[in-house]
Amino acid sequence: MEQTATGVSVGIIGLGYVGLPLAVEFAEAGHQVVALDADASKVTAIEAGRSYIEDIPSERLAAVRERLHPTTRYAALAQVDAIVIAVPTPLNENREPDLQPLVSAGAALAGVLQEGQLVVLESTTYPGTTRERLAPLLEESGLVAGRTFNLAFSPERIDPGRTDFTLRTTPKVVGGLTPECLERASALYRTVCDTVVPVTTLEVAELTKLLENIFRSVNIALVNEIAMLCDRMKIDVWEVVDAAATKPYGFMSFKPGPGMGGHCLPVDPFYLSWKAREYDSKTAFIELAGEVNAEMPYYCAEKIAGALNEDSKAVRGSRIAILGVSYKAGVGDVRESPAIKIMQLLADRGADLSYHDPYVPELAGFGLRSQPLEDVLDADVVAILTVHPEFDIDRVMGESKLLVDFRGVTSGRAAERVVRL
Ligand code: SAJ
Repeated sequence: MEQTATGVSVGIIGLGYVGLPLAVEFAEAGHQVVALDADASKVTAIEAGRSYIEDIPSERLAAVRERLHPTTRYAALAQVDAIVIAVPTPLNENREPDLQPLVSAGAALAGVLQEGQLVVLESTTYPGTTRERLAPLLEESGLVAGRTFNLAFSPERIDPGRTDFTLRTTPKVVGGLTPECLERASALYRTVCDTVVPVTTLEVAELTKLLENIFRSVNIALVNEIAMLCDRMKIDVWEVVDAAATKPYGFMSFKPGPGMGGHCLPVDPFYLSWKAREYDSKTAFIELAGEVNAEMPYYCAEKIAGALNEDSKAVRGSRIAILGVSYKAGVGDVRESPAIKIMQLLADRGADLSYHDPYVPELAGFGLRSQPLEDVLDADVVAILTVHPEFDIDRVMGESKLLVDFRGVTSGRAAERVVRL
């Protein structure tokens, strides 16, 4: 492969919301990048300079066209110095770790792995995966991890929709199989990240990422539980959270809401609770948080039914408009979105649903398309589930006959026909 400004060529396996931004960042830093994905349509899109990831504008893709080489062929990875694996790590139907995408990538990579190459895993997973699952797979090549090729783990910290921190400005944790593996991986990431945080083992790096997301899942569950209690005690949970957030130390505010979506927080904690069982360890916080957060969509559907009931209306046949269906503000991702669950529960009770979400043009599962705001505000009840920056809350409050606010955006504003979580 052509010599690069950085002297190091990089391969990325898995071009999703983690792999594509990483590939672009490495190419922008002057590396030649082989960008591999099993999905040929992603490769075709990149070849055409068309980005399918919200956080990566197509202009950035086009700007590094010379150094970005999309492919579905693993053989192309034999020429690079370092390979980063960023494939999905979902849960299977029993909510257990599903490492199949990683196993397939590892097995295919073993077929082309070259002596002296560096392999880094970025996919979020349980502690021990890199050493116990990936290393033996790669050693099918006949090479030895830590001796004839280097191996490391560096957790991705991509936060979809976030702009104040980027891949370059977010500190990068790195753990290596050996000190040499650690040093090589750290040197690689120093070319694209301002701060590299070396840790002593692969397992420390793997668990660091899980702790970050479990911390959020547990705190979101805590404030959701408080919200349900406040509802009974007729205390405004939003005022409580905002007041607590005035404490300059010792408190970090999380907001209650309709539940926890996305492909990270509802998934990652269960990688640890599964692994913990191997050590006869029960991860009560993880389990409890999962239960409380999974309960929220049911609670919210009841809240909407209760609001309609105040108007002597049943859910069946009532026109219910949903504002915001993606899992969080500013993104179009509906994976594990609580809004989808709530819509399902209401549809099962015969509601006449519509929705407005400029980030999600269509919900094929419901046979629905996003409607203009003015066309949904005359519904029997309007429910705010995800608050995109574009939403005109004053207008929503002014024009809705009955409004249920699950995100606290109407908090502190007098309004007769507004019900809040
Ligand atoms: N949520 C609340 N209340 C809150 C915060 C979030 O109800 O106070 C809900 C959101 O509405 C959403 C869900 O939780 O439905 C998750 O949103 P998020 O912004 O907390 O997390 P993600 O999944 O978009 O991104 C997380 C981030 N993790 C951390 O900040 C520790 C991101 O940095 C990770 O890279 C990402 O997971 C990942 O890939 O693991």
